[in-house]
Amino acid sequence: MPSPAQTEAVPSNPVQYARPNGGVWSQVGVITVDYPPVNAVGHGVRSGLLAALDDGLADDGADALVIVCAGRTFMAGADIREFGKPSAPPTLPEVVARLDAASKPVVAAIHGTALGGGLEVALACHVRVALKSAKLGLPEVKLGLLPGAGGTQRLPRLVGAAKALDMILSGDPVGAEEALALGLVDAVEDGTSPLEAGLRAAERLLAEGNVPQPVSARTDRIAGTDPGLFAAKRAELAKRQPHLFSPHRIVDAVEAAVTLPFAEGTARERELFLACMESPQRAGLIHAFFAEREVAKVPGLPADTPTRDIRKIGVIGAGTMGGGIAMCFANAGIPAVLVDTAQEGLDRGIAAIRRNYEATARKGRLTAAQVEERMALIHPTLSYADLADADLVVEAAFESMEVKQTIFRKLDETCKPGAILATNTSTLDVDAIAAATGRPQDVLGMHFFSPANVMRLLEVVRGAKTSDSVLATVMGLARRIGKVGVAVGVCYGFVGNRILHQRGRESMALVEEGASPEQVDRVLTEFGFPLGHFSMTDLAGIDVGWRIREERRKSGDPEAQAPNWLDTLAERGRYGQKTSAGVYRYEPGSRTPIPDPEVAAVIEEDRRRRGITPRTVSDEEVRERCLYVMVNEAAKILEEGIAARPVDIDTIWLHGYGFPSWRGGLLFWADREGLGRIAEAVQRYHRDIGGPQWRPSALLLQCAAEGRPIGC
Ligand code: 3H9
Repeated sequence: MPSPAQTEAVPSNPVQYARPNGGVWSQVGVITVDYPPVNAVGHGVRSGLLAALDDGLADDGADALVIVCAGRTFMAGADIREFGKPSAPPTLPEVVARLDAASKPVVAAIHGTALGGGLEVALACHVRVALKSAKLGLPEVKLGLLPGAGGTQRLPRLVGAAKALDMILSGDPVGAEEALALGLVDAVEDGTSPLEAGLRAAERLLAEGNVPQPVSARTDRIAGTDPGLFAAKRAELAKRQPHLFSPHRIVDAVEAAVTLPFAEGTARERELFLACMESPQRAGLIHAFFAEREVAKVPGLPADTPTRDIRKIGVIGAGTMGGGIAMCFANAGIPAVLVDTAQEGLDRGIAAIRRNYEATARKGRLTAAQVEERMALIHPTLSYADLADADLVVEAAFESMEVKQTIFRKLDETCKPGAILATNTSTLDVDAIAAATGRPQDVLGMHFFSPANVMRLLEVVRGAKTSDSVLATVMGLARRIGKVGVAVGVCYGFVGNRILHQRGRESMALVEEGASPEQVDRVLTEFGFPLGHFSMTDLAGIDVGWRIREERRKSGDPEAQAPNWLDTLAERGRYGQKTSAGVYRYEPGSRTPIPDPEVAAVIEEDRRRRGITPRTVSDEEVRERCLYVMVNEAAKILEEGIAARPVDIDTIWLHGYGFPSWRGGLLFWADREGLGRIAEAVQRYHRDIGGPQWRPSALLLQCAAEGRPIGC
């Protein structure tokens, strides 16, 4: 089997041209892209591709060409790091146009992921062959873009406009088998290398002597497209994604593929692509993309920190949280022992897990066999002794220090040396929990978010004594189970809930002063949050907070808050969505919040009791108070070192609390909003309203005064 390494090449060039010396494939020239880690189509790859294509076309011994990639994947897209900088020629559309016009047939041999600009290169080839494990897609929409190198014009010509719209608007890739069924690839190969698959396809092509016409020249799949398709998509987008810029341009571009000749459609695509490139949403989404990867690299934790083997997990507590956590591990193929104190609780927990998996299977996302495989990985037990050989135990018991310390003492006695002991506490002091054991270096927090099997965020709480190897192991484990792990320090609420708490406080204060819950929620959803603060409260359940507040009041806690209107709602059994009534009311089986005059009356009564005369609160005030208080708290979290970097805070709010990803993240957005403006407002509210939440962060004031960004 010839390999690109056997041929003459310039090693520093990310793209090489070579032709096997002799043998059955000596008529086929091979263009190899080798640009780790993902063969992104940056400047070097673009110019390398053109040079290699020229070489291949000029090589009289080559009757066909194959494009193949070294390493783990085919080209995974344009090089995102170049976006926002002046683009050096040749552009990707130029490269793709040259491929399209090539005088010799070109085969794309795809393995790993052919994404974005990478797939666009493949679409400009005459034939595409993919390994069975390959995935193909145009994910540009996830970066606020649209495919800008012919993808919106060529994909519909292969798979039809409706499917192309679905693929480009979702950004989700399809597997090789589906790609074959759709007509996106011409062949799928298994048990071979991408190079061999490509060479074989080229050989077939030469043997048949029948070179397919370029995709740009095909019209059979777009002829007769229903023009109503585009109006329907636009209406759907206006409803589902009103804030987003690029999806609407995607519809325009695909419509151009159907209504204009190829060259004009391509020009239209370019225009629309450049408009997306200029959009602030593109900058925000790309920040979010890199932030998600950056958080995995914890400052001060060397990449070669030794980690521990994690093969078996223990979970304490078979409630909603514990069950969800056990599912996270089972989903990744890691066996989990689920411990509870009572058989009844255990049975209920296991039944809930099964219901959950079966619901997923009904949606077609799991097979019945996969449901059974995952259930078989979860072992219910009443005995701590079954945890003796667990490599890591996550405690998800009742939120009480006494309960947790008792559990950790028991775990310390039961678990093998070197086992990692994690608590899922959301409010308690991880160091105090660690102190109940004789191995605080092995203890840390793993703060999952509800529903734990769905939410991607995991706050990894590093205690004062947590060892580097424990932290590194859990950060790696987070990735293994598909979570975005973010390392944080110990404080009340850690990073996410501490910021949420301040927003909640302001939202309540705004309603007490005269705003309505609907107004607060509308301002937040207009900003881009999927749910407003009070809709979120209804989803989480009002009773949870009410019980905690009641407990504190009964115990005579001097910091306990006086009962508020939310407590009155809970006393009336209005716990939120689960009782079809909370801050809003809900029709049976519906999650749509409906304002309720009964709640308005409760709020009015609460204001009367407190002697508050309601005033008109402007939307602008709601926006400033809800969002600026978050920025101020985030800045304090940075000052205190609870989060190491702004990207950590951005990522936590993006993945745990629905911060709109197109705004980049809380602190990324704050810089664009203007730190001077935010600092001025924080100082004003501190003067006019007071309260610790408005005490200005020194870091915020300093950045504002120096004109220096707080995010990046
Ligand atoms: C586009 O193509 C526009 C065109 O239509 C038009 C042009 C005119 N560029 O995710 P991982 C880095 S838009 C630069 O951890 P995995 C990534 O930052 C693009 N760098 O690995 C990380 O770096 P580090 C459309 C990139 O195995 C490293 O590679 N394409 C790019 O979990 C490993 O990444 C996309 O949107 C890139 N395009 O997943 C695809 N991609 O090690 C985006 C990755 O320093 N990429 N890096 O942290 C992905 O979806 C995943 O990275 C992929 C691999 C599935 C490929």
